[in-house]
Amino acid sequence: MRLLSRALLEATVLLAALVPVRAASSPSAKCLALQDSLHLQNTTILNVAYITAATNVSTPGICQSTAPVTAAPLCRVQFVINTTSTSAVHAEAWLPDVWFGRFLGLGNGGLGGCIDYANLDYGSSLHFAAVGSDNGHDGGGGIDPGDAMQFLNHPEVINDFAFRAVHVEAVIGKEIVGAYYGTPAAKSYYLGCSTGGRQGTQAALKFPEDFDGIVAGSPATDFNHLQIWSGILSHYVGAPIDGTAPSPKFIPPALWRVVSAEILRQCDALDGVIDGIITEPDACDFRPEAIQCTAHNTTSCLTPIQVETVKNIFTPLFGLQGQLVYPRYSPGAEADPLALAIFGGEFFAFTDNWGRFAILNVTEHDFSNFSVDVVPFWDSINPGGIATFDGDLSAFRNRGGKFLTYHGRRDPLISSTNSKRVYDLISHTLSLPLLDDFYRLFLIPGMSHCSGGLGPTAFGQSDGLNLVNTSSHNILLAMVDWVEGEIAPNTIIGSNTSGSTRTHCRYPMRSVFNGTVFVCT
Ligand SMILES: *[C@@H]1O[C@H](CO)[C@@H](O)[C@H](O)[C@H]1NC(C)=O
Ligand SMILES: *[C@@H]1O[C@H](CO)[C@@H](O)[C@H](O)[C@H]1NC(C)=O
Ligand SMILES: *[C@@H]1O[C@H](CO)[C@@H](O)[C@H](O)[C@H]1NC(C)=O
Ligand SMILES: *[C@@H]1O[C@H](CO)[C@@H](O)[C@H](O)[C@H]1NC(C)=O
Ligand SMILES: *[C@@H]1O[C@H](CO)[C@@H](O)[C@H](O)[C@H]1NC(C)=O
Ligand SMILES: *[C@@H]1O[C@H](CO)[C@@H](O)[C@H](O)[C@H]1NC(C)=O
Ligand SMILES: *[C@@H]1O[C@H](CO)[C@@H](O)[C@H](O)[C@H]1NC(C)=O
Ligand SMILES: *[C@@H]1O[C@H](CO)[C@@H](O)[C@H](O)[C@H]1NC(C)=O
Ligand SMILES: *[C@@H]1O[C@H](CO)[C@@H](O)[C@H](O)[C@H]1NC(C)=O
Ligand SMILES: [Ca+2]
Repeated sequence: MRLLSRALLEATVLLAALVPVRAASSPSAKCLALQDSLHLQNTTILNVAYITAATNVSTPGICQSTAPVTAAPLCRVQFVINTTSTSAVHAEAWLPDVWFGRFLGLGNGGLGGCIDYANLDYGSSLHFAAVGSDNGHDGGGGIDPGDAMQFLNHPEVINDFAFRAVHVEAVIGKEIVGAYYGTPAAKSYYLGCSTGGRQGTQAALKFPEDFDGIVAGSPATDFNHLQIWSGILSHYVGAPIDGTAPSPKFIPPALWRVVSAEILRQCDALDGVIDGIITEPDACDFRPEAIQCTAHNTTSCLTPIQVETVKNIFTPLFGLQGQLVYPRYSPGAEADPLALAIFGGEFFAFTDNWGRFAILNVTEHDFSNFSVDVVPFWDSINPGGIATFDGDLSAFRNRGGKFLTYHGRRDPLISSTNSKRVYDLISHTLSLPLLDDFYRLFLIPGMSHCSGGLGPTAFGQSDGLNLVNTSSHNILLAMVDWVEGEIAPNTIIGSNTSGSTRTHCRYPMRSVFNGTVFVCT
């Protein structure tokens, strides 16, 4: 309660400060005037619209769709920033009339370049001035090669994607916010997941002044190794699968269901509750031999080759010198529908697209012999410095920056074990046994990639997931309390639409069943 009233008090103070500015001219006139009054470096204002009532607006480019605007009245500013002579970042600012003095930068997903309209709406509905960009190219999620083809022989487009888009979004976005409201944002935040989580991590590493608080979910950190690992995972099951001669390594969906059932049989109860959720997948030493076919049973079972396949998937990926390249796949995550993107029989699309258009600079490449041998070469190219695997967050920490990250333990695309590894890397680099004073990682049992999955996994991490609008249950509001009230979140309570809740723990604490509920110890 105290937190809430403090936030409200601050909001009231900020609003009061804005009244004289507003009185000078109507918000609508001020908004439309931005078209001609803004003169920002390398930036062209494409369109300005004052949206008076909750409505749906249409969105441009490949990501064309409609987006809800619930925080109306707000001022929508569409603009483009030339980052170099061969690259540009398209962006939008949504500036609500009821503004609490906060800036919110947004990230992207996959290899894509869609402006995150859903979270422009979410952020502005929480009274942030929200700014999102296309990450330097107009592209969907990145499954379609056309999206990533824009990287081909365009190193500056890759630089936008790897580190620059979120930076210019922050720099130029803050100038627009300041010009519109007549006062700069008091605090700046960032919200993103997946590629957005990597972008948030990169912002803390490279541009520590850009944000006071960064919420970076399910981050695609150690990006090149993540792509190598995903490609190799798809090879373990024999990709690409030739319909006429299926690989003996392939595991069809019906057989995966048998594997998943056996994983749960061996590991669900490790946490004390049989609920389909493996709270700590790193503790699950799954043995697929238990379902190997026998002389008497050759159905719904694994051949010796398939046993090897499954063992490979659940083993960390090591390089030629024995070094860890990327942690193992999390047992349980294979049951999520998104796992098909890796195990469906195609060579993993992101690896294919990133490999062709950013690493090798070719339109076609045969990945049938793709292996861990490529690690030194991919590391040497590391386009745009995209790896984002660096423990030195000292500049961000020293300027008082706060970092919240979360990762679903049933993430079928990015192993949550990698987020522990990043925590440990930062801890080692900064010689801090615990990062609690500026960096907190929440591991979310049952959660899929960024959201969803099993159990209570909504905690305000994105649009549509703000089921209980308080900082104890909403990670973005928790960040505001940390930055502005110096009250750090010890736990995050997840909810689901049927009203269940679960307390999620910050690493290295564990989520332990005490006979009644899961508690953090
Ligand atoms: C940005 O680049 C485009 C295309 O090169 C050019 O037409 C435009 O004038 C540039 N805008 C600014 C503000 O530099
Ligand atoms: C926006 O579009 C959605 C989906 O088509 C619709 O359900 C909703 O009512 C629309 N909202 C407004 C304000 O028109
Ligand atoms: C404007 O573009 C130039 C190069 O084209 C670059 O050096 C400068 O940093 C850019 N400024 C901003 C604010 O992006
Ligand atoms: C949620 O809480 C935030 C912060 O207190 C507030 O700005 C926002 O208006 C609330 N939203 C709803 C729908 O209650
Ligand atoms: C591909 O192009 C990028 C710049 O876009 C460059 O950094 C990289 O070295 C090139 N790759 C190869 C294999 O030459
Ligand atoms: C054969 O083995 C599989 C895997 O252990 C099991 O799921 C299935 O029920 C067995 N079938 C029979 C007929 O015993
Ligand atoms: C893959 O490796 C096999 C065996 O070494 C070789 O015959 C084949 O040509 C290779 N394919 C490609 C595309 O490099
Ligand atoms: C919410 O979570 C509870 C406990 O995990 C589960 O029993 C229930 O089915 C979930 N509800 C929804 C709508 O997912
Ligand atoms: C389990 O934890 C809850 C919440 O902290 C507490 O209310 C309950 O008494 C605990 N139960 C046992 C058996 O310790
Ligand atoms: Ca369980």
